[in-house]
Amino acid sequence: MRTTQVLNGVWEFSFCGAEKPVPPFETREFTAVPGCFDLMEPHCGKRGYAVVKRKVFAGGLVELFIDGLGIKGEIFWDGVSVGSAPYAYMPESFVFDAGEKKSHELAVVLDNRFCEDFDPCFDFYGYGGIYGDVTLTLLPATHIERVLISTEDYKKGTIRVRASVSGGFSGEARMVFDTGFEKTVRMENGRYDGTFSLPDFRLWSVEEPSLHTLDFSIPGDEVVESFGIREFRTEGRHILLNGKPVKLLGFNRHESHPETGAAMPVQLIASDLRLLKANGFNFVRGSHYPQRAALLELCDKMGILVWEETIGWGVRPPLLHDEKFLSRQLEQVERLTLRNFNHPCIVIKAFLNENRCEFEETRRVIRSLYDRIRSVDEHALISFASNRYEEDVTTDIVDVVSMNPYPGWYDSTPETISTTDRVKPRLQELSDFLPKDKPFLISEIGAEALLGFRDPLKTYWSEEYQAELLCECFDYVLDHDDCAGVAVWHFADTRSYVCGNQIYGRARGFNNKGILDEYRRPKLAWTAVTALLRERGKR
Ligand code: ADA
Repeated sequence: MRTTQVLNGVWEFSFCGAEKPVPPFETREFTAVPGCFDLMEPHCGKRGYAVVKRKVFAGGLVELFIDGLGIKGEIFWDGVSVGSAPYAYMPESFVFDAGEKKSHELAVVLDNRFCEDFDPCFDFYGYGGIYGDVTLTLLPATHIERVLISTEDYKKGTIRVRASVSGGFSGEARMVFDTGFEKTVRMENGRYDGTFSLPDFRLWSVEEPSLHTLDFSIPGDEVVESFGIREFRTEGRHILLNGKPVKLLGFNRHESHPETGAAMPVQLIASDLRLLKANGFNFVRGSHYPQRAALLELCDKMGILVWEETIGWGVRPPLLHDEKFLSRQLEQVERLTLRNFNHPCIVIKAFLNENRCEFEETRRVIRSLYDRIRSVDEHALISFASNRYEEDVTTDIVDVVSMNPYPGWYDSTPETISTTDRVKPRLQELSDFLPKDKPFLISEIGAEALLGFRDPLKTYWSEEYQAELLCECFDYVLDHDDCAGVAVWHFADTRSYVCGNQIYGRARGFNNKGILDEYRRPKLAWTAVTALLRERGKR
């Protein structure tokens, strides 16, 4: 049977700068895991290699799980590499033989410098450290590798269960559901693939997020998976949840807080989600990277819809059209789709935020990523956030056409400055232009506002201007049945880089378009938009 140790706590640490640490790892300091080492003195803002390590009492076959790290890492067990975590924020599992049952050294060599998936200047701070839980599970030699559960017919409660077991196991597997329904099936060559209806099932929805559990066991091993029975589908301009149109109303959200960087404690994540759910919102775009396991679990339980996204921000040619880059992206989307397969809250699977989709050559990239997700998940709604608008040549490929327009902000001219008059006409213009047979989602829209800067003239950067702009947007979205929803840019002010062209637009080194500031203190826009939702019967 499995036993799991949580390895969070105080680990030994050293910051190594440009010099790659090699075993035996020497450490001089301590750090918190989860935690971002570059958030605090004496390593504040430094970039380079670091090593974190601790002792672990274990032996035999193990699975090490790390719920996201930054920006990349390599894992060592007693000084021997057992795997690498090449993608920032990606939750990763490593299965390896831990050897004799005794005390071993687990070390992670981190590198918080920019990696292959970023252009050098991007608009969120890439923290170094381990962002989420670290656990070590003892595995039986013959163990369950994966159980994927999908809804095939939400009206009848028909689900498909696909399971894989190591070592080509053939024999009986037992399934026990929370409803009391049981089923014994035969596995051949480590595989089971069966479709059947679950008696007494309940549907998962935003209003009633009912979850089921499946206890899947083979002799000597057992896992419990949580899942929801629901269907997302599109029909014309609508996204349907269980056959009914659902309008996505919510925010882009960075995993970021001034006190913890990207290693936010689950309690703070939960408090962000409660705040938005309690105020009439139902949607989070996980911008711009894989989300922590805890966030998805909370959204499953709370009935919050999630846009899942792999990392790849504003990538341009030649990188965008590079073969190595594409193969890394393909690996990312496949890993993420498999890992989060059973979460009913995921409404959209996405990649490559604001890529250069005006080029014909980019079609191949978008098509390959689309096909790779589809090969794992035949029901997923697939999209990406585009800022090429009328020039985007890939809208025929995706399931949901998502656009990041910034009317009243980035499109302002000296004549239009400080007026939100452009917001509704621009959204209408886009809506008229885009395909009518696919949902049109506003995946970003917003304006910078500094908390405390009040100005009746509604000048740029004032709380008043942002409030008016976002109210115009929500008015449009709620008035237009043919708009599938909006994710405001963004939930809370977030640390960014003060570099290059951003020095002009990133006061304090923050992206200040949060409807809340970085400590979640409300700006006028929050009060105005939540009041608007209340008036429109959304809360
Ligand atoms: C882009 C990008 C966001 C953020 C935003 C902004 O659309 O996707 O990450 O940078 O613009 O604030 O300008």
